[in-house]
Amino acid sequence: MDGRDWRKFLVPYEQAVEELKVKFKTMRSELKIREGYSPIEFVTGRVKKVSSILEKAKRLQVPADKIEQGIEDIAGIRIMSQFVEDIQRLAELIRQRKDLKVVYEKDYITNTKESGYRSFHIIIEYPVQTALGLKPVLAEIQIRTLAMNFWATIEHSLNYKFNEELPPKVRERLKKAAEAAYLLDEEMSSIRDEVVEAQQLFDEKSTIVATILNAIQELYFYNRVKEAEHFQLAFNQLADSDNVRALKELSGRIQKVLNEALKEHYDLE
Ligand code: 0O2
Ligand code: 0O2
Repeated sequence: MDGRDWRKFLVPYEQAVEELKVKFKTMRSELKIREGYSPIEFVTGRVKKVSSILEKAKRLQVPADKIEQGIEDIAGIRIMSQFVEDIQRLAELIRQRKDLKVVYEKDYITNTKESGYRSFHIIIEYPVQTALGLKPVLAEIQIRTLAMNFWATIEHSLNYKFNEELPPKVRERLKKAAEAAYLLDEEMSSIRDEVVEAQQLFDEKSTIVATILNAIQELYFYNRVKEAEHFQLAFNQLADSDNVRALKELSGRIQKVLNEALKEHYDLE
């Protein structure tokens, strides 16, 4: 039906998906470091299969030579957030970026789809630097909570199984499940502050534990065996507790001894 070289056609889309995945994963770690919290939980991405592109083109009556403009989700990025509130913050961060252009947005969170589907979609134009020059491609970013993702993944697989013709009973059940997912998001939002605080505490503890263990290793390296053993013992007694303050205090004491050891070592050299 179509004589185009699909492998060649999809190259810039594959590149766009790979680059955007890296960029959003980086945004996640950067925000965690800067603010101790990220509106991104995890990121996935895919290039649409040729068969699905052709099916969609037929359904939307997009002529073969207009596929690049007519099918907006050949490159698709999906970003999962923990809380509904994170979605608008993330959308704002996307709107401010200089490496992409927002074409338009579809808010299926305020306007839930008939099926029960909820997500926030942003269609972007993303410039890909190819071997032959700059090539702008369209991509779809879907932002949703973990609960929205759970529902959409299951609904998608059921639709696939029933070939888009869901039995009315299943359709009804799915609508009920969508309401349950909505309530789950509401409940989670109501304890957002507690959840975020607990997660930050967990991250803080992991960082201090790693700092302490590294510093003890270094003490051994600089031949401060007695001190290293002493601190290891002190750490063992604290490790299972949630006493972050005591761990911080211990970390400070180890650092002091380590600084002395370093000074002595370099003075001797
Ligand atoms: P990690 O170490 O698992 O955290 P690639 O390998 O780059 O080509 P990609 O996109 O990284 O492919 O893999 P994929 O399969 O699309 O999944 C993307 C990331 O989302 C992976 O993490 C998955 O582990 C993570 N993921 C998938 N489902 C869930 C989930 O339900 N909860 C959470 N928290 N993460 C999930 P990474 O980036 O490989 O790193
Ligand atoms: P994939 O790759 O299988 O996910 P369309 O609604 O598709 O006729 P439009 O306007 O391009 O036309 O799409 P829309 O509705 O804005 O968003 C398209 C994508 O959103 C879909 O991609 C799904 O990923 C997701 N989506 C939209 N509605 C639903 C729904 O009711 N249930 C689920 N599970 N996902 C939905 P595709 O084309 O299905 O491709």
